[in-house]
Amino acid sequence: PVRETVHKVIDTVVGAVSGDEHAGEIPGRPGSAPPSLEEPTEPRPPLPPKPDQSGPAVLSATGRPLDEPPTARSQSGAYLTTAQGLRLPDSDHSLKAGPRGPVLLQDHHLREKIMHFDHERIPERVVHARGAAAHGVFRAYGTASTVTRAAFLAKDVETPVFVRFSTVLGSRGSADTVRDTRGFATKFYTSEGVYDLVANNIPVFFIQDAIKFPDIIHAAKPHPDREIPQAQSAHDTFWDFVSLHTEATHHTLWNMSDRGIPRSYRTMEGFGVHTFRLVDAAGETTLVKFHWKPKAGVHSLVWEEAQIVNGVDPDFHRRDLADAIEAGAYPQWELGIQVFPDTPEQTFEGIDLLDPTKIVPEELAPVQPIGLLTLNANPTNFFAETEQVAFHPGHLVPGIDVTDDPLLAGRLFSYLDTQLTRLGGPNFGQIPINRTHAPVNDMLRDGFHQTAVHAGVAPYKPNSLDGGCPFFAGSQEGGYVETPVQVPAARKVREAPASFDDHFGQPRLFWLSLTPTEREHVISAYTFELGKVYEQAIKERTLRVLARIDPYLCEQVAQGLGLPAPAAEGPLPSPVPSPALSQLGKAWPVTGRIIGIVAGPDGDLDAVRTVRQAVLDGGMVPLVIAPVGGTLAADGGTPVTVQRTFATARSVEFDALLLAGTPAPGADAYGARDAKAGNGTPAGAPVDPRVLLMLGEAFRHAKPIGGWGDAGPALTAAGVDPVAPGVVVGGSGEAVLAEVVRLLAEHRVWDRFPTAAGVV
Ligand code: HDD
Repeated sequence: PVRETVHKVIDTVVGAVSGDEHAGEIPGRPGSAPPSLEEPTEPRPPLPPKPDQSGPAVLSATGRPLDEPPTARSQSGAYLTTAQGLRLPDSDHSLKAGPRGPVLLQDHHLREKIMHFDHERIPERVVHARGAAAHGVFRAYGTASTVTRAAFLAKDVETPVFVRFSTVLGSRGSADTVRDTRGFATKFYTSEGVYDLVANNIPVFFIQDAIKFPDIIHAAKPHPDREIPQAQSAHDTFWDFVSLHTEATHHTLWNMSDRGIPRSYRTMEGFGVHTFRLVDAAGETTLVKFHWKPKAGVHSLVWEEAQIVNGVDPDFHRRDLADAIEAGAYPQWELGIQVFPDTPEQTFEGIDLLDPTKIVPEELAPVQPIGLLTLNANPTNFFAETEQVAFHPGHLVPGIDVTDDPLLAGRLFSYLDTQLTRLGGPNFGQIPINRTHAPVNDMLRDGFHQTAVHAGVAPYKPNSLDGGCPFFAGSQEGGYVETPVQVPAARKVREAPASFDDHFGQPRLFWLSLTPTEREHVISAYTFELGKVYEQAIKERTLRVLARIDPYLCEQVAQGLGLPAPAAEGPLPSPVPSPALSQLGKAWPVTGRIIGIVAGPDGDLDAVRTVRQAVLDGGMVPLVIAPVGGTLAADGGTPVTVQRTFATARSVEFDALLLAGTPAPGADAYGARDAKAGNGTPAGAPVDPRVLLMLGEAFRHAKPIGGWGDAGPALTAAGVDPVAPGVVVGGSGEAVLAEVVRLLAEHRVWDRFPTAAGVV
């Protein structure tokens, strides 16, 4: 009887009908041999799709399509129900024995509601817990087709993507603008399966071997006894580790530079860090490093600004990304590759390509653009998408392979492993945001949170019961065939190659490539961070590290700490600087930048209307700031909507500030008529102190400031030198705006920094 059943199954599979002249033939193949009980060796037309192969829509176990109403999906139907679909008459009161009596255990709705709530939180990511994400599309230029067969990199192929940006150290609820590395992880839903490029905004890493990852993260996370500080590297354990484990020097220096405090996710570069191996259609290989280049330019906050933002808007980056997308100012990045020949040494110009603490300067290997990423939609639900998305450097597609970088090897284990705890089991690939857009026939079965209703009896290979399905795919059928790279004959050792030994040459290269302004920021950052360290020995050890980068850096930081500067041990190298590493000296599009326009009730509203429109026409965002909310319409014209009040506005939100003058001298342009007892604002003050604060900060942070009409005295009262670089006064509102926009293209008025005291 067993054999009979087997035959029956096979007959069903191949469509054999008794009496049919094509009985036993494979459908679509007249004359083909009848099936045997051996495992088939030739691919056959696939079996009818199993429910889990047809994409996100799944059937209920009884076969009901869940996308047809009534469904078991969330938020369908007009009535509030339990999770089992039972309609509810009340969800505000527990079931009690009388209005003042005890709550009854039989209240199944109460228990279900509280049980579910109790389990709403899942473990946050062990690193990169704080993040924000967006949907988008990647369009390939086709320029990479000469070096890779990856289908999504072929000319004009458009691939849906989901991108998650993150900080590394902080908890899920921590502030956005802390000094930290940023994650830049992209999931490409390609026709050949999911490809993840799990990148950072810094091109090097703290460690050369994944076995050190728990050490660096334990050192950088809050102290285990008091769990402070949150989302900071300015504490003893971090500096203890990085001063002892000096391969961290390069990454740490990047963190102390302006790269550690990006202005926006939209103005960050991204780096794949490791060297990857691309494989073309003929099997030829090339080594590459991936780069994301923001169309809006690379731009950072200054430290004081970042600190203020942490208080006034801890969601600054998250808000900025979501607002920009909602407003239609879609952020864009070009993906590029640096290309190196795949030689047995895997070095380029003497740089070890397997060492993740090293870059290859762009002047030696230019970044060649291969496609454009556009983020064009915000997630619908933070938890379902941003929180549950699971990236993994081992999610690869044909044409992209890994190298033997020892840091990458450990990552290839870690990302899968961490999702088991975080997402509660091995089926996280079935969560909608993680689902591939390619057909899946994986033979993985069961496990926690299995949502597929798999059909068939043979989730194993070889089989004959499922007609031998599914079949293996060689490279011709789009199969992922590992590159047969030669593995060096070697001893088993716990050692790093000698080429990993230089920990200071490239930090010096980075330092020498920065402009004087950027170097001052680095000095201030080290001085601040080490100033927060308690242990003298750690400060002294770090100064010895800095002496090996540059004597000026070391002296300046030592001076700030009140410690003697140690001398460098031996001569320092003189690498050729790489101007591409500096963020200054270029002009960028101003699209999406935010212009604050300060106006009082008696202000020159006509000019405010004109300037506001001109800002909008220029693709920027105007925000009118006035003493109180509502509208400004004292002149009887079209009311001007107020977006920020003196109470809610702070300079850090704006890339440039404009002061509308008053039509009549002595009118109350930005005065404190709304002053209320207790808010610190003296009634009748000529200029509201909060406006003075905004102007003073914008000036210190080297932002363009403009004013027309009688704005001059307010500027002077705020300590803004009207003839300082980047302060534009006089002329019409439009003329002032035009000059401010010109300045904005360079992001900040860099010339103001050397004279601006106290920018730290
Ligand atoms: Fe990692 C998350 C980037 C080294 C282990 N990593 C994570 C994320 C990014 C990076 C962007 C957040 C992904 C998301 O948004 O969900 N990580 C990097 C880069 C590295 C790197 C660019 C070095 C070049 N990571 C690294 C090492 C290990 C890990 C050496 C472990 C040996 N990383 C993880 C993790 C995380 C993670 C524990 C936490 C949450 C997750 O994976 O999904 O597996």
